[in-house]
Amino acid sequence: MNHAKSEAAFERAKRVIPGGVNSPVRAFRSVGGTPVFVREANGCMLVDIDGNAYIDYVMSWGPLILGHANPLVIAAVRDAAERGTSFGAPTEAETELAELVISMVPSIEKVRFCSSGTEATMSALRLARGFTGRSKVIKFAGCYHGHGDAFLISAGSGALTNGVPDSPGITEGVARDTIVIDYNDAQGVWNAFARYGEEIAAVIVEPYVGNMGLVLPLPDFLPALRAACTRYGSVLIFDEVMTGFRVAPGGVQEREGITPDLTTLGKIIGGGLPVGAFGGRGDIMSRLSPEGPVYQAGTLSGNPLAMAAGLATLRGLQNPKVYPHLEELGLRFALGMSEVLTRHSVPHVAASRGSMVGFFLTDGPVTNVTDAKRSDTALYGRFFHAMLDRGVYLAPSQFEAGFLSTAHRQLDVDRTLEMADAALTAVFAAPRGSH
Ligand code: KE4
Repeated sequence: MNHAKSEAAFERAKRVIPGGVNSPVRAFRSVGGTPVFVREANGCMLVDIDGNAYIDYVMSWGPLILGHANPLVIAAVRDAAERGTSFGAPTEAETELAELVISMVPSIEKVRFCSSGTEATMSALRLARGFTGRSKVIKFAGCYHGHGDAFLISAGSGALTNGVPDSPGITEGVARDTIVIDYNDAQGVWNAFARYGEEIAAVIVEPYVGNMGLVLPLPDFLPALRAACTRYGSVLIFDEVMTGFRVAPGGVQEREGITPDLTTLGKIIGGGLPVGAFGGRGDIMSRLSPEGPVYQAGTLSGNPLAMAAGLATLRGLQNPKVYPHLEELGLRFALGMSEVLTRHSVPHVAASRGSMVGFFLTDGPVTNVTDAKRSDTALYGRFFHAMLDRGVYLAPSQFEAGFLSTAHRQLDVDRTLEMADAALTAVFAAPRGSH
Protein backbone atom coordinates (compact mmCIF):
# COMPACT_ATOMS: atom_id res chain seq x y z
CA MET A 1 0.00 0.00 0.00
CA ASN A 2 1.13 3.54 -0.74
CA HIS A 3 1.14 5.86 2.28
CA ALA A 4 3.03 8.77 0.75
CA LYS A 5 0.35 11.36 1.44
CA SER A 6 -0.09 10.22 5.07
CA GLU A 7 3.69 10.37 5.56
CA ALA A 8 3.80 13.93 4.20
CA ALA A 9 0.75 14.91 6.25
CA PHE A 10 2.33 13.51 9.40
CA GLU A 11 5.56 15.52 8.85
CA ARG A 12 3.48 18.66 8.33
CA ALA A 13 1.32 17.97 11.40
CA LYS A 14 4.36 17.37 13.62
CA ARG A 15 5.55 20.90 12.86
CA VAL A 16 2.47 22.43 14.52
CA ILE A 17 0.93 19.75 16.79
CA PRO A 18 2.93 17.90 19.47
CA GLY A 19 3.66 14.45 18.05
CA GLY A 20 1.47 15.35 15.06
CA VAL A 21 -1.69 14.12 16.80
CA ASN A 22 -4.32 15.37 19.21
CA SER A 23 -4.39 12.17 21.22
CA PRO A 24 -1.27 10.06 21.78
CA VAL A 25 -2.54 6.61 20.83
CA ARG A 26 -3.16 7.87 17.28
CA ALA A 27 0.58 8.32 16.66
CA PHE A 28 1.24 4.59 16.16
CA ARG A 29 4.13 4.76 18.66
CA SER A 30 3.12 1.37 20.08
CA VAL A 31 3.19 -0.39 16.70
CA GLY A 32 5.71 1.76 14.82
CA GLY A 33 5.35 3.34 11.42
CA THR A 34 3.32 6.33 10.27
CA PRO A 35 -0.32 6.86 11.23
CA VAL A 36 -2.72 6.86 8.31
CA PHE A 37 -4.49 10.19 7.88
CA VAL A 38 -8.18 9.69 7.26
CA ARG A 39 -10.03 11.24 4.33
CA GLU A 40 -13.48 9.78 5.02
CA ALA A 41 -15.35 6.80 6.41
CA ASN A 42 -18.68 5.11 5.85
CA GLY A 43 -20.24 2.11 7.55
CA CYS A 44 -17.36 -0.13 8.69
CA MET A 45 -14.92 1.23 6.08
CA LEU A 46 -12.25 3.84 6.64
CA VAL A 47 -10.44 5.49 3.68
CA ASP A 48 -7.09 7.25 4.11
CA ILE A 49 -5.78 10.24 2.13
CA ASP A 50 -3.81 7.89 -0.16
CA GLY A 51 -7.09 6.23 -1.11
CA ASN A 52 -6.46 3.00 0.81
CA ALA A 53 -9.62 1.42 2.29
CA TYR A 54 -9.76 -0.55 5.54
CA ILE A 55 -12.27 -2.54 7.52
CA ASP A 56 -12.23 -0.48 10.72
CA TYR A 57 -12.15 -2.07 14.20
CA VAL A 58 -11.15 1.11 16.04
CA MET A 59 -14.38 2.92 15.10
CA SER A 60 -13.19 6.12 16.77
CA TRP A 61 -12.43 4.08 19.95
CA GLY A 62 -16.04 3.13 20.60
CA PRO A 63 -18.63 5.83 19.77
CA LEU A 64 -19.68 4.52 16.36
CA ILE A 65 -21.78 1.47 17.25
CA LEU A 66 -23.99 2.28 14.24
CA GLY A 67 -20.97 2.63 11.95
CA HIS A 68 -19.35 5.67 10.34
CA ALA A 69 -21.61 8.36 8.81
CA ASN A 70 -24.79 6.53 9.75
CA PRO A 71 -27.51 8.25 7.68
CA LEU A 72 -29.84 8.67 10.68
CA VAL A 73 -27.09 10.30 12.73
CA ILE A 74 -25.95 12.54 9.88
CA ALA A 75 -29.51 13.68 9.19
CA ALA A 76 -30.09 14.44 12.87
CA VAL A 77 -26.87 16.46 13.15
CA ARG A 78 -27.53 18.32 9.89
CA ASP A 79 -31.07 19.17 11.03
CA ALA A 80 -29.83 20.40 14.41
CA ALA A 81 -27.00 22.43 12.85
CA GLU A 82 -29.40 24.31 10.61
CA ARG A 83 -31.14 25.56 13.76
CA GLY A 84 -27.91 26.72 15.42
CA THR A 85 -24.87 24.95 16.82
CA SER A 86 -24.82 26.06 20.45
CA PHE A 87 -26.89 28.29 22.69
CA GLY A 88 -25.47 28.14 26.19
CA ALA A 89 -29.08 27.75 27.26
CA PRO A 90 -31.19 24.66 28.01
CA THR A 91 -32.79 22.72 25.13
CA GLU A 92 -35.37 19.92 25.17
CA ALA A 93 -32.93 17.64 23.33
CA GLU A 94 -30.85 17.43 26.52
CA THR A 95 -33.91 16.34 28.50
CA GLU A 96 -34.86 13.81 25.81
CA LEU A 97 -31.38 12.23 25.83
CA ALA A 98 -31.32 12.22 29.64
CA GLU A 99 -34.70 10.45 29.72
CA LEU A 100 -33.48 7.88 27.16
CA VAL A 101 -30.23 7.22 29.08
CA ILE A 102 -32.20 6.83 32.33
CA SER A 103 -34.66 4.44 30.65
CA MET A 104 -31.75 2.22 29.52
CA VAL A 105 -29.63 2.34 32.70
CA PRO A 106 -31.91 1.84 35.75
CA SER A 107 -29.22 2.76 38.30
CA ILE A 108 -29.18 6.29 36.87
CA GLU A 109 -31.86 8.46 38.46
CA LYS A 110 -30.35 11.76 37.26
CA VAL A 111 -27.61 12.48 34.73
CA ARG A 112 -25.40 15.45 33.83
CA PHE A 113 -23.91 15.86 30.35
CA CYS A 114 -20.43 17.18 29.66
CA SER A 115 -18.07 17.01 26.67
CA SER A 116 -15.75 14.06 27.25
CA GLY A 117 -15.24 10.92 29.28
CA THR A 118 -12.42 12.65 31.13
CA GLU A 119 -14.78 15.40 32.26
CA ALA A 120 -17.31 12.76 33.31
CA THR A 121 -14.89 10.83 35.52
CA MET A 122 -13.26 13.95 36.99
CA SER A 123 -16.70 15.32 37.86
CA ALA A 124 -17.99 12.01 39.26
CA LEU A 125 -14.99 11.80 41.58
CA ARG A 126 -15.44 15.40 42.76
CA LEU A 127 -19.13 14.65 43.38
CA ALA A 128 -18.29 11.48 45.34
CA ARG A 129 -15.78 13.42 47.44
CA GLY A 130 -18.31 16.21 48.01
CA PHE A 131 -21.04 13.73 48.93
CA THR A 132 -18.91 11.72 51.39
CA GLY A 133 -16.62 14.49 52.66
CA ARG A 134 -13.74 12.06 52.09
CA SER A 135 -10.58 12.36 49.99
CA LYS A 136 -9.23 8.98 48.89
CA VAL A 137 -10.13 7.08 45.73
CA ILE A 138 -9.31 3.50 44.77
CA LYS A 139 -8.52 2.76 41.14
CA PHE A 140 -7.06 -0.31 39.47
CA ALA A 141 -3.74 -0.68 37.69
CA GLY A 142 -4.22 -0.68 33.92
CA CYS A 143 -7.65 0.93 34.03
CA TYR A 144 -7.88 4.28 32.25
CA HIS A 145 -10.43 6.88 33.22
CA GLY A 146 -9.29 9.78 31.05
CA HIS A 147 -6.43 12.16 31.79
CA GLY A 148 -7.69 13.70 35.02
CA ASP A 149 -4.85 14.12 37.53
CA ALA A 150 -6.39 11.78 40.10
CA PHE A 151 -6.39 8.89 37.63
CA LEU A 152 -2.91 9.18 36.09
CA ILE A 153 -1.42 7.44 39.11
CA SER A 154 0.48 4.16 39.42
CA ALA A 155 0.71 1.87 42.39
CA GLY A 156 3.25 2.90 44.97
CA SER A 157 5.96 0.55 46.18
CA GLY A 158 3.43 -1.43 48.22
CA ALA A 159 -0.24 -1.92 47.46
CA LEU A 160 -1.24 0.22 50.42
CA THR A 161 1.32 2.97 50.05
CA ASN A 162 0.47 6.25 48.38
CA GLY A 163 0.18 6.24 44.61
CA VAL A 164 2.89 7.75 42.44
CA PRO A 165 2.23 10.13 39.53
CA ASP A 166 2.07 8.48 36.11
CA SER A 167 2.97 11.72 34.37
CA PRO A 168 5.03 14.84 35.08
CA GLY A 169 2.79 17.69 36.18
CA ILE A 170 0.83 15.62 38.68
CA THR A 171 1.58 16.58 42.27
CA GLU A 172 2.42 14.37 45.22
CA GLY A 173 -0.63 15.94 46.87
CA VAL A 174 -2.90 14.47 44.24
CA ALA A 175 -1.10 11.13 44.18
CA ARG A 176 -1.46 10.81 47.95
CA ASP A 177 -5.22 10.42 47.66
CA THR A 178 -5.22 7.71 45.00
CA ILE A 179 -4.81 4.08 46.03
CA VAL A 180 -3.94 1.73 43.17
CA ILE A 181 -4.77 -1.96 43.42
CA ASP A 182 -4.47 -4.80 40.92
CA TYR A 183 -7.60 -5.40 38.86
CA ASN A 184 -9.35 -8.60 40.05
CA ASP A 185 -7.64 -8.40 43.47
CA ALA A 186 -10.75 -8.61 45.65
CA GLN A 187 -8.70 -9.31 48.78
CA GLY A 188 -6.57 -6.28 48.00
CA VAL A 189 -9.71 -4.16 47.96
CA TRP A 190 -10.81 -5.47 51.37
CA ASN A 191 -7.30 -4.85 52.73
CA ALA A 192 -7.37 -1.25 51.49
CA PHE A 193 -10.77 -0.71 53.06
CA ALA A 194 -9.57 -2.26 56.33
CA ARG A 195 -6.74 0.29 56.35
CA TYR A 196 -8.44 3.40 54.91
CA GLY A 197 -12.17 2.59 54.88
CA GLU A 198 -13.55 5.78 56.43
CA GLU A 199 -11.24 7.88 54.24
CA ILE A 200 -12.31 6.35 50.92
CA ALA A 201 -14.72 8.54 48.96
CA ALA A 202 -14.99 6.25 45.95
CA VAL A 203 -13.89 3.20 44.05
CA ILE A 204 -13.72 3.72 40.28
CA VAL A 205 -13.42 0.77 37.93
CA GLU A 206 -13.76 -0.18 34.29
CA PRO A 207 -16.14 -3.08 35.02
CA TYR A 208 -14.94 -4.72 31.81
CA VAL A 209 -11.53 -3.26 31.05
CA GLY A 210 -10.91 -1.98 27.55
CA ASN A 211 -7.77 0.02 28.26
CA MET A 212 -5.41 -2.85 28.98
CA GLY A 213 -6.91 -4.65 26.04
CA LEU A 214 -10.13 -6.51 26.91
CA VAL A 215 -9.75 -7.87 30.46
CA LEU A 216 -12.79 -9.33 32.23
CA PRO A 217 -13.64 -9.44 35.93
CA LEU A 218 -13.31 -12.70 37.86
CA PRO A 219 -16.64 -13.76 39.42
CA ASP A 220 -15.84 -12.41 42.89
CA PHE A 221 -14.41 -9.02 41.86
CA LEU A 222 -17.33 -6.73 41.07
CA PRO A 223 -19.45 -8.16 43.94
CA ALA A 224 -16.53 -7.43 46.29
CA LEU A 225 -16.40 -3.80 45.13
CA ARG A 226 -20.13 -3.46 45.68
CA ALA A 227 -20.02 -5.07 49.13
CA ALA A 228 -17.02 -3.05 50.32
CA CYS A 229 -18.46 0.28 49.15
CA THR A 230 -21.78 -0.54 50.83
CA ARG A 231 -20.06 -1.62 54.04
CA TYR A 232 -17.92 1.55 54.30
CA GLY A 233 -20.31 4.10 52.75
CA SER A 234 -18.04 4.76 49.76
CA VAL A 235 -19.35 5.57 46.28
CA LEU A 236 -18.95 2.80 43.67
CA ILE A 237 -18.33 4.38 40.28
CA PHE A 238 -18.60 2.18 37.17
CA ASP A 239 -16.66 3.86 34.42
CA GLU A 240 -18.77 2.71 31.46
CA VAL A 241 -17.49 5.35 29.04
CA MET A 242 -16.45 2.47 26.76
CA THR A 243 -18.85 -0.32 27.83
CA GLY A 244 -22.02 1.73 28.24
CA PHE A 245 -24.60 0.77 25.57
CA ARG A 246 -21.76 -1.30 24.05
CA VAL A 247 -21.87 -4.70 25.83
CA ALA A 248 -25.62 -4.50 26.58
CA PRO A 249 -28.31 -1.79 26.47
CA GLY A 250 -27.62 -1.20 30.19
CA GLY A 251 -23.88 -1.83 29.97
CA VAL A 252 -21.85 -4.12 32.23
CA GLN A 253 -24.13 -3.40 35.20
CA GLU A 254 -26.98 -5.06 33.27
CA ARG A 255 -24.89 -8.06 32.19
CA GLU A 256 -23.35 -8.63 35.62
CA GLY A 257 -26.32 -7.58 37.78
CA ILE A 258 -24.23 -5.22 39.92
CA THR A 259 -25.63 -1.76 40.71
CA PRO A 260 -23.06 1.06 41.03
CA ASP A 261 -23.84 4.32 42.81
CA LEU A 262 -22.57 6.45 39.91
CA THR A 263 -21.90 5.60 36.28
CA THR A 264 -19.76 7.55 33.86
CA LEU A 265 -20.61 7.46 30.16
CA GLY A 266 -19.29 8.84 26.89
CA LYS A 267 -18.50 7.73 23.34
CA ILE A 268 -21.74 6.05 22.15
CA ILE A 269 -23.98 8.69 23.76
CA GLY A 270 -22.36 11.26 21.50
CA GLY A 271 -22.59 9.16 18.34
CA GLY A 272 -19.17 10.49 17.34
CA LEU A 273 -19.62 14.03 18.64
CA PRO A 274 -18.08 15.22 21.93
CA VAL A 275 -20.22 14.02 24.83
CA GLY A 276 -19.55 12.64 28.30
CA ALA A 277 -22.04 12.06 31.09
CA PHE A 278 -22.21 10.98 34.71
CA GLY A 279 -25.27 9.94 36.64
CA GLY A 280 -26.63 7.67 39.31
CA ARG A 281 -28.31 7.79 42.71
CA GLY A 282 -30.60 10.78 43.14
CA ASP A 283 -29.31 11.57 46.62
CA ILE A 284 -25.78 11.88 45.25
CA MET A 285 -26.66 13.71 42.02
CA SER A 286 -28.74 16.25 43.98
CA ARG A 287 -25.48 17.53 45.50
CA LEU A 288 -24.43 18.82 42.08
CA SER A 289 -24.56 22.53 41.30
CA PRO A 290 -26.84 24.40 40.94
CA GLU A 291 -29.10 22.08 42.99
CA GLY A 292 -26.29 21.35 45.44
CA PRO A 293 -22.86 22.72 46.38
CA VAL A 294 -20.54 20.54 44.23
CA TYR A 295 -19.50 22.71 41.30
CA GLN A 296 -19.32 21.40 37.75
CA ALA A 297 -19.94 23.28 34.47
CA GLY A 298 -19.23 23.40 30.73
CA THR A 299 -19.74 25.86 27.88
CA LEU A 300 -20.67 23.14 25.41
CA SER A 301 -22.22 20.65 27.82
CA GLY A 302 -25.41 19.27 26.26
CA ASN A 303 -24.44 20.73 22.88
CA PRO A 304 -27.44 20.49 20.53
CA LEU A 305 -25.52 18.74 17.71
CA ALA A 306 -24.03 16.21 20.12
CA MET A 307 -27.42 15.59 21.71
CA ALA A 308 -28.93 15.01 18.26
CA ALA A 309 -26.17 12.54 17.37
CA GLY A 310 -26.55 10.76 20.71
CA LEU A 311 -30.34 10.55 20.44
CA ALA A 312 -30.15 9.16 16.90
CA THR A 313 -27.57 6.61 18.01
CA LEU A 314 -29.40 5.36 21.10
CA ARG A 315 -32.67 5.29 19.17
CA GLY A 316 -30.91 3.17 16.54
CA LEU A 317 -30.13 0.66 19.28
CA GLN A 318 -33.74 0.14 20.37
CA ASN A 319 -34.37 -2.62 17.80
CA PRO A 320 -34.35 -5.86 19.92
CA LYS A 321 -32.39 -7.66 17.19
CA VAL A 322 -29.40 -5.31 17.45
CA TYR A 323 -27.64 -6.62 20.56
CA PRO A 324 -28.02 -10.34 19.77
CA HIS A 325 -26.60 -9.61 16.30
CA LEU A 326 -23.66 -7.66 17.73
CA GLU A 327 -23.03 -10.41 20.33
CA GLU A 328 -22.87 -13.02 17.57
CA LEU A 329 -20.58 -10.87 15.44
CA GLY A 330 -18.23 -10.25 18.36
CA LEU A 331 -18.07 -13.97 19.11
CA ARG A 332 -17.42 -14.75 15.44
CA PHE A 333 -14.48 -12.33 15.47
CA ALA A 334 -12.99 -13.61 18.75
CA LEU A 335 -13.41 -17.32 18.03
CA GLY A 336 -12.21 -16.89 14.46
CA MET A 337 -9.15 -14.89 15.50
CA SER A 338 -8.36 -17.54 18.09
CA GLU A 339 -8.54 -20.27 15.44
CA VAL A 340 -6.16 -18.35 13.18
CA LEU A 341 -3.68 -17.67 15.98
CA THR A 342 -3.82 -21.32 17.02
CA ARG A 343 -3.21 -22.39 13.40
CA HIS A 344 -0.01 -20.32 13.48
CA SER A 345 0.94 -21.61 16.97
CA VAL A 346 0.75 -18.14 18.50
CA PRO A 347 0.04 -18.18 22.26
CA HIS A 348 -2.97 -15.96 22.80
CA VAL A 349 -6.12 -15.12 24.72
CA ALA A 350 -9.14 -13.87 22.75
CA ALA A 351 -12.46 -12.65 24.14
CA SER A 352 -15.59 -10.70 23.29
CA ARG A 353 -18.46 -9.14 25.18
CA GLY A 354 -21.10 -7.87 22.81
CA SER A 355 -19.35 -5.96 20.03
CA MET A 356 -16.28 -5.25 22.18
CA VAL A 357 -13.46 -7.63 21.30
CA GLY A 358 -9.84 -8.20 22.25
CA PHE A 359 -6.93 -10.60 21.97
CA PHE A 360 -3.58 -10.75 23.72
CA LEU A 361 -0.51 -12.32 22.13
CA THR A 362 0.44 -14.19 25.29
CA ASP A 363 -0.79 -17.35 26.89
CA GLY A 364 -3.57 -16.84 29.39
CA PRO A 365 -5.16 -16.18 31.67
CA VAL A 366 -4.95 -12.37 31.47
CA THR A 367 -6.61 -11.06 34.64
CA ASN A 368 -4.59 -7.92 35.33
CA VAL A 369 -2.07 -5.50 33.85
CA THR A 370 0.92 -7.66 34.82
CA ASP A 371 -0.52 -10.54 32.78
CA ALA A 372 -1.38 -8.19 29.90
CA LYS A 373 2.16 -6.81 29.77
CA ARG A 374 3.52 -10.29 29.08
CA SER A 375 2.09 -9.92 25.57
CA ASP A 376 4.45 -10.02 22.60
CA THR A 377 4.07 -6.38 21.59
CA ALA A 378 6.73 -6.67 18.87
CA LEU A 379 4.72 -9.44 17.20
CA TYR A 380 1.55 -7.39 17.66
CA GLY A 381 3.22 -4.49 15.83
CA ARG A 382 4.22 -6.71 12.90
CA PHE A 383 0.74 -8.25 12.81
CA PHE A 384 -0.90 -4.81 12.97
CA HIS A 385 1.04 -3.60 9.91
CA ALA A 386 0.53 -6.82 7.98
CA MET A 387 -3.20 -6.40 8.57
CA LEU A 388 -3.08 -2.71 7.64
CA ASP A 389 -1.37 -3.68 4.37
CA ARG A 390 -4.27 -6.08 3.75
CA GLY A 391 -6.99 -3.50 4.38
CA VAL A 392 -7.80 -4.13 8.04
CA TYR A 393 -7.41 -1.36 10.63
CA LEU A 394 -6.92 -2.87 14.10
CA ALA A 395 -6.17 -0.87 17.24
CA PRO A 396 -2.62 0.54 16.91
CA SER A 397 -1.74 -0.88 20.34
CA GLN A 398 -1.84 -4.32 21.93
CA PHE A 399 -3.37 -2.66 24.99
CA GLU A 400 -6.64 -1.52 23.44
CA ALA A 401 -9.96 -3.20 22.67
CA GLY A 402 -11.59 -3.52 19.26
CA PHE A 403 -15.11 -2.50 18.31
CA LEU A 404 -17.63 -3.81 15.81
CA SER A 405 -20.80 -2.02 14.73
CA THR A 406 -24.14 -2.67 13.13
CA ALA A 407 -22.37 -1.75 9.86
CA HIS A 408 -19.98 -4.76 10.12
CA ARG A 409 -21.39 -7.76 8.24
CA GLN A 410 -20.41 -11.40 8.72
CA LEU A 411 -18.56 -11.24 5.41
CA ASP A 412 -16.48 -8.32 6.72
CA VAL A 413 -15.49 -10.39 9.77
CA ASP A 414 -14.81 -13.46 7.62
CA ARG A 415 -12.63 -11.40 5.28
CA THR A 416 -10.80 -10.00 8.31
CA LEU A 417 -10.06 -13.55 9.49
CA GLU A 418 -8.83 -14.55 6.02
CA MET A 419 -6.53 -11.51 6.07
CA ALA A 420 -5.33 -12.46 9.57
CA ASP A 421 -4.31 -15.88 8.27
CA ALA A 422 -2.44 -14.33 5.34
CA ALA A 423 -0.90 -11.65 7.57
CA LEU A 424 0.52 -14.18 10.04
CA THR A 425 1.87 -16.29 7.18
CA ALA A 426 3.66 -13.20 5.87
CA VAL A 427 4.86 -12.15 9.32
CA PHE A 428 6.45 -15.53 10.02
CA ALA A 429 7.94 -15.72 6.53
CA ALA A 430 9.54 -12.27 6.82
CA PRO A 431 12.95 -11.72 8.46
CA ARG A 432 12.61 -10.53 12.09
CA GLY A 433 12.81 -6.77 12.55
CA SER A 434 10.83 -5.99 9.41
CA HIS A 435 7.21 -5.03 9.74
P1 KE4 B 1 -12.26 10.80 26.74
O1 KE4 B 1 -11.82 11.93 27.64
O2 KE4 B 1 -11.11 10.30 25.85
O3 KE4 B 1 -13.53 11.09 25.97
O4 KE4 B 1 -12.68 9.54 27.68
C1 KE4 B 1 -11.75 9.07 28.61
C2 KE4 B 1 -12.07 7.64 28.96
C3 KE4 B 1 -12.66 7.38 30.19
N1 KE4 B 1 -12.98 6.12 30.56
C4 KE4 B 1 -12.75 5.07 29.72
C5 KE4 B 1 -13.11 3.70 30.17
C6 KE4 B 1 -12.16 5.29 28.45
O5 KE4 B 1 -11.92 4.23 27.64
C7 KE4 B 1 -11.81 6.60 28.05
C8 KE4 B 1 -11.14 6.89 26.73
N2 KE4 B 1 -10.79 5.75 25.95
C9 KE4 B 1 -9.65 5.90 25.06
C10 KE4 B 1 -9.45 4.56 24.35
N3 KE4 B 1 -8.51 3.76 25.04
C11 KE4 B 1 -9.82 7.04 24.11
C12 KE4 B 1 -8.79 7.06 22.98
C13 KE4 B 1 -7.81 8.18 23.14
O6 KE4 B 1 -7.33 8.41 24.28
O7 KE4 B 1 -7.49 8.79 22.11
